[in-house]
Amino acid sequence: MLQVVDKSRLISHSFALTSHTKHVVRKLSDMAFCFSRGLAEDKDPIIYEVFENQMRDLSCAFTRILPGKIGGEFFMTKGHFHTDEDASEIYHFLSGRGLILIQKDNKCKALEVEEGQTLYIPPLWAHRAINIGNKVFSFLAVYRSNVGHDFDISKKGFLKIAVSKKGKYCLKDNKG
Ligand code: S6P
Ligand code: ZN
Repeated sequence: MLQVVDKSRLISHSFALTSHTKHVVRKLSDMAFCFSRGLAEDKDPIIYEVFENQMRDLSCAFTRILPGKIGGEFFMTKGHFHTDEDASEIYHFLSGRGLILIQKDNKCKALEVEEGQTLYIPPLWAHRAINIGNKVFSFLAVYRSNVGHDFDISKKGFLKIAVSKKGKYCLKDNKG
């Protein structure tokens, strides 16, 4: 079925919220292993949620990461590789401030992003989004529907972690 999306609707949150075919809510208990320290939480906050709209060949997903920290480490997505080695992806940032960690072999890069910017994520680079601000950090991702998602890296961890320091963020080596 043909879906026509005008620009103003594409970037509005209500589009993502009303047109999704899949909704994932990730709470701390779903991903405690991703955070390197401070897991003695007695609450189980929502860390992020994703509204995915899977169409025939292309998919788009709206991700909103809440502001917050676990043991000083900012709220973030689990992170993944695409199993299709040719699969790239576009992120367009809708609100807040974030870091995108991308990783391949022993290289890990952190890209600071904010509302209005667009990022191309090349094939073969794992990617994780981190909310380093005090508002919701949200973005729209566009990717081929058959990219495949491999979350193994979320268990091993990325090489860098983003922690709060004097009201800002700093990157540290992940000592696992
Ligand atoms: C999909 C794309 C995003 C993420 C979403 C949640 O290829 O990269 O839609 O799925 O931001 O992250 P994660 O790591 O839990 O899938
Ligand atoms: Zn992806």
